[in-house]
Amino acid sequence: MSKFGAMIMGPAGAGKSTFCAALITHLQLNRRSCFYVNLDPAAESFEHSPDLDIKDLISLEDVMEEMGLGPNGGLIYCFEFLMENLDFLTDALESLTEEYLIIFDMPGQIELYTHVPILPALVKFLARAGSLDIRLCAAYLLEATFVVDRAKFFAGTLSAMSAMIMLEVPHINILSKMDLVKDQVRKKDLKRFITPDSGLLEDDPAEAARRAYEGGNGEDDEMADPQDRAAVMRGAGFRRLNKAVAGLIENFSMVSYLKLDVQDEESVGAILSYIDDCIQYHEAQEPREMKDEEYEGMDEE
Ligand SMILES: Nc1nc2c(ncn2[C@@H]2O[C@H](COP(=O)(O)OP(=O)(O)O)[C@@H](O)[C@H]2O)c(=O)[nH]1
Ligand SMILES: [Mg+2]
Repeated sequence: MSKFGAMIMGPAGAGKSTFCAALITHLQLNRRSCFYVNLDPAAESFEHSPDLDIKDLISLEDVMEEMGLGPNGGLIYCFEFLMENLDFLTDALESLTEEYLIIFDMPGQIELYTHVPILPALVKFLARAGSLDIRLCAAYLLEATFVVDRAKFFAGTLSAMSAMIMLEVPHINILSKMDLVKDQVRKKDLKRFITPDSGLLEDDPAEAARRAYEGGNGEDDEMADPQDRAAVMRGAGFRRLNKAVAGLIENFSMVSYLKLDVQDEESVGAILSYIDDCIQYHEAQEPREMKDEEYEGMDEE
């Protein structure tokens, strides 16, 4: 018997925990069972308290203090520790039935999604048939305010694509915090972000404003000091690099985004439908007998 889960990923502050909370509320309103797993060893407050919390195994604060590590090294240490203590997950998850949607709320350290091989190992463990056998959908959040700075948007998209290629499970990408850009970006323009279009770099208002302000003409300055970050960022080389990255993303044609407005019940429901489809949740559900009180409810309608 399979279990079902969604792994909510993305950079720090992308709105992962907020989305998890909205998803849980939505599932509860629709009488669906869920199991909330917090895997962020630095997370402090939650709207819904987690059913399983990595902090009961190890906390980032303790690791940083005792091992003398910074937040990024500390996080990697916590995940390595988790990988050595996988019973922590197995014991809590193995008895869950196929009715449950297991929601994993992930940390935001970007190296976890780009080049450290810990997440692929964790995902393989969770999905392994004969063991926990969780059918997983990965959901990668990027905040919509990034569309204001095109280079940032493409960098974020590249990390989404990297996670997608590394994890090898069904994957959706989400532009979160749509409420913040709804009035700023025209619908027509937004489409070019939903399916990233490398032409966006050509007409980047932020870049044009930056150049006008700094008075640079965007040419490489041979005399510029390579340590001078601002000079490198306004040089033609930096633009060529951005263009190459955007071209790569466009050529792979793997990333497109769903829009999320977490305040809007319908928007949360629409994303849940995508997750359900990815993992074929509904196909696996046993027809369920209605309880007496549900029959009575129907009589009244
Ligand atoms: N305006 C707006 N703010 C949001 C939204 N989602 C999250 N936030 C805020 O963004 C910050 C980071 O959110 P959080 O869910 O903790 O991000 P995480 O680090 O990805 O888990 C918090 O201050 C949230 O209140 C959203 O949809 N709209
Ligand atoms: Mg969080």
